[in-house]
Amino acid sequence: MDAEALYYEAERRIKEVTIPLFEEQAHLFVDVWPTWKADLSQPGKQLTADQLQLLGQIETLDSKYVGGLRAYRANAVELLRASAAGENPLEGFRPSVPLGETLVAHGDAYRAAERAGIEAAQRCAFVLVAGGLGERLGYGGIKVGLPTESTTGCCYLRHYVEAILAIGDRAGRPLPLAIMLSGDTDAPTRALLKKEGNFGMRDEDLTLMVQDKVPSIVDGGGRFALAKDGRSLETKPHGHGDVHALVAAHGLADTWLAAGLERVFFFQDTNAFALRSCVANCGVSAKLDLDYNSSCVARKPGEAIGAICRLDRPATDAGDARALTLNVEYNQLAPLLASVGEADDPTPSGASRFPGNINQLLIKLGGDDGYAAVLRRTGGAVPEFVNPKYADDTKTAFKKPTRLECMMQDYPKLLSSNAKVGFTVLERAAVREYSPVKNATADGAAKVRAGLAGACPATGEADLYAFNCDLLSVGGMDVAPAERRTFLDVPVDLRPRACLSPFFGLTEDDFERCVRGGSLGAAASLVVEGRGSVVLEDVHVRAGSALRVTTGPGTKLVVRGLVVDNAGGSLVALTDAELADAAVPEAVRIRGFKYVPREERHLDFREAGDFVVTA
Ligand code: UGB
Repeated sequence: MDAEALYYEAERRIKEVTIPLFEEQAHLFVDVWPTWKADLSQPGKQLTADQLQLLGQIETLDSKYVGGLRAYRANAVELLRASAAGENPLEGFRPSVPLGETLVAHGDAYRAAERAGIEAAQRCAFVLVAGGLGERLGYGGIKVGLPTESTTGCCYLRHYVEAILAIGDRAGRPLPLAIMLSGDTDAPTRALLKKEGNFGMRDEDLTLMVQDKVPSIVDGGGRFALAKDGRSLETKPHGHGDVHALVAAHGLADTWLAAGLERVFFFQDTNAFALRSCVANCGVSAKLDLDYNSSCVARKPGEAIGAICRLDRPATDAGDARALTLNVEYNQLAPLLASVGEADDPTPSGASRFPGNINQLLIKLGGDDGYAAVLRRTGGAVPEFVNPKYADDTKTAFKKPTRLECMMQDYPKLLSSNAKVGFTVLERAAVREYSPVKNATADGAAKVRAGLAGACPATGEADLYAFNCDLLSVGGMDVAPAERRTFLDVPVDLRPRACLSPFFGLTEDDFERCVRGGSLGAAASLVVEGRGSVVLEDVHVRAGSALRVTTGPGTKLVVRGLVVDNAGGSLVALTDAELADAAVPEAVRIRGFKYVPREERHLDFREAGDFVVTA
């Protein structure tokens, strides 16, 4: 557009969008509105700094919400009406346990799914949702910057990016990653990526999308709230469901499809197993040609993990019969079950009968119900919900302003009834295939006492070691059992500290190839890092010892018959003084322990070429 066209477009937007919006929201500016309206209506009038700030904010909010702010307000009015009337969006639906694929690690079906999946994963795009601040964790930084474990300090973002690079290396071409950020996480995530050179990913393979907040709403009429500064709208997060609208706005689904990619995998900020589970999920999606496949694990009743349910509603005067397979969010499951006289009682194993949604979603890109077509049709706007806290039983006023929210796992609501929606339950005897870091340590301790997963930094770390030890055992390595330790009241079962880069192996077949026997003793550490290929043949790391293997692109290293027996390192509980010491990094303080290295054997082979290390 040339300058003149831009001017007329701005004027049109002021007349058609901004002034009507201000009219509707005039309660915000009772004293000033007549002057404002006159100013805004007068072409060429120089606006004040306050006016420009508010106009700019409204323009931005309006352009980011699918359908604009007037649609947001209309949606809010309708959802708030339904909420005040006590209408339940799931009213009339009877929940039951849906049919899905269950894969048990080390079993034939799991291996077969991985074999098909590692092929299919090479035609995947990846989307990480990382806009949440992690208030429950009580950590000031970004969660993707947290260490997955303290032995190497490898953060979640490195861990994820390296897995995508490793899959791309097999594909012979880089695979794309899009990250959804928010105002809270945008700057620190960009800074981390810059400092670390994107962890090896090319700029052109990385898309950063920033989600915006939405206006807070003060009443059932959908009136917005003014922020404390009196010059801007108060806004609140809209939820991880924004990711679909952002992918649509960036035109990514069509780009990926045109590049020959077939699926897109969504995952959250702190599950270190996400991209390994993705492989088996890809296998199931490919086998069943699913349009939508969500990863699940067993959930305990009452756990803060959504439940995948089949929802059936018989035909009524109001509409046809409907059946959907959908996530029912953890706070809605109990009321839904109660509405049909049921409860989320544990099965004999102690688990809920409903599989737990871990928000790792695999969506097919092509076809009528493919992601690209659905985004073109809907703009990626997933249905929203509202959760107001009413001031009293009249349900006319709120305790504090509310807002509309949306969840990425509600995406199947955009699909036609022909779409193939499924889920895959992943089971692993050694450790649950999901171990996020979401809770502050004290809350994690309380959850463990209540028999639930702690989902806190210490459990995330212990579970990652357990997962990696389980992979080493596939290659016949004899790995010492867990030792019980307690940090800040969180009991953890610590297996040897196995820290394995995704370049080393992604599937059980890989581990059968790259690990051949050997042993890893109690409280020992084994670190395999870097982009090369490594085979550990009859390698023994004695109890308490440490071995680190570092490679670079093009390195092919075989370590044969090596015995490592040294002073190693250990995880040491922080003292009270360290816990209170601001000089100790917050990421260390929140887990309650640190890694103290003493000695390690380091096989450092970063050049390309073939190498063999023997005893
Ligand atoms: N996130 C954003 O990117 N933007 C936002 O506005 C909000 C979040 P939480 P919660 O897997 O254990 C989800 O807060 O409430 C990102 C599922 O809804 O951790 O625990 C954020 O950065 C639930 O069904 O979500 O619930 C993070 O990466 C269940 O599966 C992700 O969204 C549960 O996770 C999730 O944010 C779970």
